Amino acid sequence: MAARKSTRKPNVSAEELKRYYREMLLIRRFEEKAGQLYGMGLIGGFCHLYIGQEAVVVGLEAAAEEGDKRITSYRDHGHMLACGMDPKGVMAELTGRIGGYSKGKGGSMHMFSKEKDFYGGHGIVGAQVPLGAGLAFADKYRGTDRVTFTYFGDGAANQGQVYETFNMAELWQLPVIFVIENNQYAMGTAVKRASATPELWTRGAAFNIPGEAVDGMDVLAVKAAGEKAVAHCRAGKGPYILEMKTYRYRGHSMSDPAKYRTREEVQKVRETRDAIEHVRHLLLEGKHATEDDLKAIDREIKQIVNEAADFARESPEPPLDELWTDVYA
Ligand SMILES: Cc1ncc(C[n+]2csc(CCOP(=O)(O)OP(=O)(O)O)c2C)c(N)n1
Ligand SMILES: [Mg+2]
Repeated sequence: MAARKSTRKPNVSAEELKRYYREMLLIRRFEEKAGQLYGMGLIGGFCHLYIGQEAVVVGLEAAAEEGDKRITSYRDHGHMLACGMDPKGVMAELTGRIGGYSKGKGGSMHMFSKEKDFYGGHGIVGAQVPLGAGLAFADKYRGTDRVTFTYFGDGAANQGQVYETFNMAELWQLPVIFVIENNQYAMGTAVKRASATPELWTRGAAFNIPGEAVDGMDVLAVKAAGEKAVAHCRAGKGPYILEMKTYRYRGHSMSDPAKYRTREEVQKVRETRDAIEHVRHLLLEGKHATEDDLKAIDREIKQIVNEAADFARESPEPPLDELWTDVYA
C-alpha cells in the first residue's frame, strides 16, 4: 500500500489524449448546460453537478472493458456520459421527459442502463456500496472475470454499511473496485472535520484490502491506477480501494449557498489542478494538437450538448398511465 504520486510524464498516444480531452469536456459542458436548464426552471428537484471531477470517471472508464459494471451516488451524470450513455437520454431524464433513461420518472439521481452496465444513480448516501459488492458477487458466482466499479464519496466513506461491505468483499474475494471520490466535502462538511483518519485509501487495512491514493485530477494517473486495480480483481485477488483526490467546483447541489469555503480556494484548484487544462497543456506542449484542433473539438462538443438540451426540451412529459409501469422491474 502506498500513496501514488501524480505521473506528469505522458506515455500515451495523441489519439488517446484527444479522446480524454473530448470525454472530459463533454461532461463539463453537459453539466454547465444542466446548470443553465435548472436555472431556467426546466429541471426540478435535486441536481448535483460533477464539474471538477471529470478525470476520475474518464480515467477509470479507460481502464474498463465491455461487461464491467459501474454504480454510483446521485452525482451521476458524468459516470453515465463516460460509460457511453446517450447525452440526450440523460438530459431528457433531468427535465423529466419520456425520452429520458427512466422515462422521466427518475430524474437526476435515478437513471440506469442495462445495455451499458450502469446500475444507478442512488440518492441514499452509501447505499450503492453494498449493491456494488452484490453486482461483483453475481459476476463471481457466474464465473465471469468482469469487475464492478463502486463509486462513493468521502462523506459516504464514514458510513457503517461500507465496512460491512468491505468485510464480505474480502471474505468472498469479490471483484469490486471501491472508488472513493474524495472531493474534500460532504455537503458543507470538510473531510478534516468529519474523518478521524483523512487518508481514506487506508480504510480497508483492517480487512486486508489493498488501497492507494491517486491524483484524481490527472486522467493518466487515474487510468494507470485503474488498470492496476482491474488486473488485481480480474486475477481473482478480491477487492481494491482507490481514493481519488479530487475537487468539486460547484456547490453540493444547485441549491448550495457554498458558505463553507472561500471563492479563492475554488479558484486556486481551477488554476493549478484542473483536469481538462492538464490534458490541453499536454496536447499543445507535445504538439499533438493545435489550438484550432482543440477549438474544433470544443465546437463538436457544444453541438452534442445543444442537441441534448433541445431533445430534453422537446420530448413530451410522460403520460399519466406511465405512473403504473415499471413499478416492478
Ligand atoms: C443516508 C443519508 N444521509 C444523509 C443524506 C443527505 N446527504 C445527501 S448528499 C450528502 C453528502 C455526501 O457527501 P459525499 O459522500 O462526500 O459525496 P459528494 O456529495 O461529495 O459527492 C448527505 C449528507 C442522504 N442522502 N442519505
Ligand atoms: Mg464529497
